Amino acid sequence: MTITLNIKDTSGAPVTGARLNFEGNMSHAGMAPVFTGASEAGPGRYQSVMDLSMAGDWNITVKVTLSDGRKLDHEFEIEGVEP
Ligand SMILES: [Cu+2]
Repeated sequence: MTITLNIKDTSGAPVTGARLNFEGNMSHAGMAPVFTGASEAGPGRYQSVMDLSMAGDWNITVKVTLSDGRKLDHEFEIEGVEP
């Protein structure tokens, strides 16, 4: 699955030069998380390919390191992944 994220600052300008790390987890126990990075496909536009290895609902955490070293996390869900 390819995930595309657009990152903007509070004024709406694209945030370039950030590093992103994705962690994918399912809601049930006993399953190893899936990790991947991302590349910047355009100004402030980041793409990641994640191998979501099981059908069902996934919770994705993105850890962002901005070019000035600041860090932030964002979580979202991808529901109903099909085999
Ligand atoms: Cu699973």
